[in-house]
Amino acid sequence: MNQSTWQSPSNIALVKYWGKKGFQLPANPSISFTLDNCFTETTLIWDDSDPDKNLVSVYVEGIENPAFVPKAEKFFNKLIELHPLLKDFRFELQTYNTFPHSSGIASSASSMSALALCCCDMLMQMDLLEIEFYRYASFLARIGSGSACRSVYGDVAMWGEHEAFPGSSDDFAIPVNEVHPVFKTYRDTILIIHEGQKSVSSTVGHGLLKNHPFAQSRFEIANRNMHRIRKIMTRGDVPLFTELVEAEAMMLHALMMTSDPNFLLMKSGTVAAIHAIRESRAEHKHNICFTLDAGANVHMLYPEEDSVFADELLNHTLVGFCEKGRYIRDNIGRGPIRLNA
Ligand code: 2P0
Repeated sequence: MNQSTWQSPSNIALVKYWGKKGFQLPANPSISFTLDNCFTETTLIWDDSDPDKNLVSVYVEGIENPAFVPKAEKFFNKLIELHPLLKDFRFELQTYNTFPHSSGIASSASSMSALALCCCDMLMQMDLLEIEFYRYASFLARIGSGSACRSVYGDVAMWGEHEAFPGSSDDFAIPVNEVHPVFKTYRDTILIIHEGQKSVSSTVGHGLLKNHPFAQSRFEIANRNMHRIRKIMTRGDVPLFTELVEAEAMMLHALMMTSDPNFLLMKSGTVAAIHAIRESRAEHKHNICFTLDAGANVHMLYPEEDSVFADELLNHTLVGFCEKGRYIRDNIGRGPIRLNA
C-alpha cells in the first residue's frame, strides 16, 4: 500500500525561534512543549504511474483545497532534490486539524511535522531512509516550517545548536529528556482572543530580523535563556520558569513592535489577559503564567496542581476576553502517532 498516515501535534515555544539564517536555519536555538489535543492527521498517498499528473493535490477535510498546494509543492520539490529517485512520483495529501485553521494556533507545526513523518514512512518503504527515522522527520519538517521540526518528539524538544544541549543542531530538533516531573504535568489552556488571519505572517516576521536594530542582543539573550531554561527544567524551578517564559513572550512581541516596518499582533484582549494572569498570581501565589505565539492568542501555562486556580481565573475573568468565549484545553503531550498498521 503506497500510503502512510500520521497524527502530529502542534507545539508551543518557551524560548522562541524568531529570525532565520541560510536555508531555513534558526538565528537562535529554541525549546518547546509538545501539545496533545491540537494536532493534524495526514495521509500521504504516493504513486509513479502517471507523471503527467500535478505534483501534489491537497484535500482538507475531504475537500480539494488548492490554497495549500504551493507550500506543499515547495516541500515536495525540495524532497525530490534530496531524493531524485522520487522524480516521477505524484503525491496526494488528505489532512484534517483538530483545531480550526483560522484559530491562530500554529497549524504549520502540526501539518508540516505530520507530512514529514509520512514522507519518512515512504522513504523507509523504498529503502531510501539512511538516517534515524525521527531525526530525518525533524529535518524534513524544518524544511516545511521551522517550528514544525520540534513537533516530531513528545514532551519537550529543542532546535538549534547550543552548548548546553549535547547533540543539538541547526538542521533538526532533538528531544529534551532531562525534565523534572513537574513539567510533564503542565497544562496549556489557549485563550482564543482573536480568530482569523493575522496581519503579518511568521515568515515575514522572521525576515524582519535581518536588519533589526536589536537582533544581535536578542540572539545573545536567547542563547543565555537556553542555558537558564535547561537548569530550570532539570531542577523543576517553577517560579523561575514563569519569569523566563513570560520574558520570552514579551521579547518576541517587542521585536515585532520594533521591526521596520513595525507591527502589533496583540489585541486589547491579549493585554487584558496578561494583566489578569499577573494580578491573580500576585494575589494567590500560584504558578500560572502566560506565553504568546506569533499572534494575539494567550497560552495559559500551569502545573496540574494549579488547575483549580486556573479554572476559576478562566471562568470568572479570562473567558470574557476570548472571541465568542472560545478557548482550547491542551497539555504537554506524548508526540506524534503513526496511524497506519
Ligand atoms: C516558535 N514561532 O519558536 C516561534 C515563536 C512563532 C513565535 O516559529 O517561516 O511557522 O515556517 O519557519 O516556524 C512561527 O514561525 O516559520 C514560529 P517558518 P514558523 O515557535
